[in-house]
Amino acid sequence: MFSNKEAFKAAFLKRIERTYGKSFQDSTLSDQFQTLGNMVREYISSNWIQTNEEYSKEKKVYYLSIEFLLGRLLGQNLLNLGIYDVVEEGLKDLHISLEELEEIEYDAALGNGGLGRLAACFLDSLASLDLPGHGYGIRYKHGLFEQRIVDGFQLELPEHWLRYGHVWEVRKIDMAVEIPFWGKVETYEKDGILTFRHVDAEYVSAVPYDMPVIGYETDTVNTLRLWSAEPSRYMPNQDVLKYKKETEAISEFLYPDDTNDEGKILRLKQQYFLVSASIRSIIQDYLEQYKDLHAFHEHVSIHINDTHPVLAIPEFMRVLLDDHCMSWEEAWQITTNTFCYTNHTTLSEALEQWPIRIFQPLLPRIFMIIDEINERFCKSLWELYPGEWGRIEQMAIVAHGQVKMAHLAIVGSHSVNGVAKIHTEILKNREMNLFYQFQPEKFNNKTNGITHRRWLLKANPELTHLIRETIGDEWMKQPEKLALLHSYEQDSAFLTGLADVKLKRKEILAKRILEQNGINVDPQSIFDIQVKRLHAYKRQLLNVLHILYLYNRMREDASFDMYPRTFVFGAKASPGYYYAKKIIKLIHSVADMVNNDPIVKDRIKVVFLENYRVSLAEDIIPAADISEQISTASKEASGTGNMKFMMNGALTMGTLDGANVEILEQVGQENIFIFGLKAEEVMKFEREGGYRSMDYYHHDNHIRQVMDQLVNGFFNEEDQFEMIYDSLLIENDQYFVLKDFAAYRDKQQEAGRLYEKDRNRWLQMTARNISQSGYFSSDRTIREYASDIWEIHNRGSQVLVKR
Ligand code: 26Q
Repeated sequence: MFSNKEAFKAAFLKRIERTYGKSFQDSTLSDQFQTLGNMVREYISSNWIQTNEEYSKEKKVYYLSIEFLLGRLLGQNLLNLGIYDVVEEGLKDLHISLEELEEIEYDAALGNGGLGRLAACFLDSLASLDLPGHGYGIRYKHGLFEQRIVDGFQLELPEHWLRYGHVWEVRKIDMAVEIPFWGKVETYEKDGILTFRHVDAEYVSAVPYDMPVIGYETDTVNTLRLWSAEPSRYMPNQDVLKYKKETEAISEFLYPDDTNDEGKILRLKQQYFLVSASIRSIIQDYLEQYKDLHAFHEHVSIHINDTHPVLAIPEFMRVLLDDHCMSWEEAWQITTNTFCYTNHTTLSEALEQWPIRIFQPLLPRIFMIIDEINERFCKSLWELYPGEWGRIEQMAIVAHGQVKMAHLAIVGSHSVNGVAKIHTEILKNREMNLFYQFQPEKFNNKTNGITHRRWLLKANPELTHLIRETIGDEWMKQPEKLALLHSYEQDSAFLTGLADVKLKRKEILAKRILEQNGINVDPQSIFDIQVKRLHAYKRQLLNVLHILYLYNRMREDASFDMYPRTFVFGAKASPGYYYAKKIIKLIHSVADMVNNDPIVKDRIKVVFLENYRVSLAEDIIPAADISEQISTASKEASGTGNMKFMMNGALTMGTLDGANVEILEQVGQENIFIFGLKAEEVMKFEREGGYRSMDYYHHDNHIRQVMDQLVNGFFNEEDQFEMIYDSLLIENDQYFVLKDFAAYRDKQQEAGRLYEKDRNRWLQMTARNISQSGYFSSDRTIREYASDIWEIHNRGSQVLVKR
């Protein structure tokens, strides 16, 4: 039905009539979207079945993640299937714009930010590389909140992506499993062995919804299985309504938090719900192939994305011990050889711990098992480090009334990885140093990546077209071949092409900004963009204070000159993160002032695009000239936005943090703007003190002026920005904003001058960034995971090259 445009049109028309009982003329965009989606799902169904059959004997990986930030799927699926053009042309004949049709799809926003989007990029790479890898997650009824800005304040509305159903999912009610909570543990004897049984539990039914994960120009269709919580058939006799509400609450909302300062019991329920259902499903699948579980780890790897799914480890132990009567020693051996863990943060406030008093009643048997893991672990430490109480106490999994999830993850896995070189080094040398001393062989780095299929082919067809005209198509399946562009870095036709593409994308974004914000921005100005979650450590504040500084300079010095710039922000703040919301407000206050002052003469525009999300990112990123990656060094584990911008030809303005360090390695220092404190210096201040933010206030007039404006009535608002002032000056800001201010200002000036004076050089830098971005394809990352950690091979049993 997709073999040519005529066949497609005929099938499409017939299908609309049959499904909706109306003529095509009367069909709505939504009918058309639904129809096309269903056609695609049907089209891939035989490949889906076949992929699963072929995988049955292969070693597989299951990627467990509390978040999958997928975004829209129609366009990407059509592109991966190689039928985008046929469909687009067919629809055009029917006077339907495929682009418009794509836009009615709600983003599947089942994630907060980097960690969830990484999981989605990984799924795309696994399928595109024909690797046997499936995802397990939660089907939240409401994804990340929708952000509205009213008078500069963030409001959160519940998001409702399932309003019209979701074409891509298949409900599999017959595969539902029952998950126990509460109750108590009984012991009994079975064949002379002490055995445990969880009784008086309250059950929740976990119902799977499967989504196809379609590889790029391959027959592979993997599966993302999302669990939905429903009342169990074994529901209690009393308080049925309360039970129903509590049950459904488990998969109702994604937690809109990207740190973890409050341990809510519902969050713990979500975590156990995900892992218990997934482990059950994985084992069921396994036992259809193999008779018992003794060689499980030879056929299955289970990856846990941060600590959120770490209860998979004790849950798997529970199944081996209680359901399969295995000895502890053997069960532990299989478990540790099965599990692998990725850490995504060094921020101590984001390391999960659960109070025993909350944990134990909810998950009594799981707690017992964790306790036993802890006992045995501490004993082995004692043998190696006799008498070193302090060390053992610091490493324990259960200590001071808390269960430490990261410790459980490290101890229960054979592989622990960070997400960028610098991040892994910090884990080894600081955060997880004691564990590294104990088992150095577990630790390894896997620098993050992004799928070039979404972030270049899909998001930027204009640039894709130019690259194909220049170096052909090889790079589309082998992104490292973008390096073929090296020969064109001085080629004036190619550089002109780059300039044209960038301008085109800036015009598209400018149009959108005019529609959404009513602000006229000049596509000839430098588009300087910072889009990511709002967090103190990401330092949106450094950016906005610098804008205020520029504004002051213009007002005070008629000769002050700068090349016109459009500063763009997009960021959601966690609803309870008051400080972050204040920064959003400040951005709006500065924007209002700057955008409406004739003195500025359109040299600066400040735009905040509301409701930042995957689909909006796809429109924003291709339009960037400058990519702001300005976190306090040592705090951003990797960042992945930085890679998306680079691949679209933006130049990075960044600190030596996360993957910025590796972007620098790739492009060379003459092709990136690096400034500010190094991670070592930040950590030295943290250890030894010696930073005094007030010194910068006193010694730099410009800084003083900007700081004073936060509190002296300059913004003419009732509630000013004392909170920000206080945190920067009175509380001696732990993110070193003022310390890095001068270096940032200087680098920004350098960038602006270069753009103005030597556009050709700028374009060469752009070219170099694109040509070196292949390294940051998640295909490279996934190949490394596949060969170094999971030991899986692609379909056709072609053995992956071990590095
Ligand atoms: C935990 C407990 C309760 C509620 C929420 C959470 C929670 C939710 C999300 C904790 C953390 C997250 C997300 C973290 C995250 O996105 N980290 C980012 O991961 C990226 C992919 O590796 C990195 O590139 C970023 O540097 C890192 O910040």
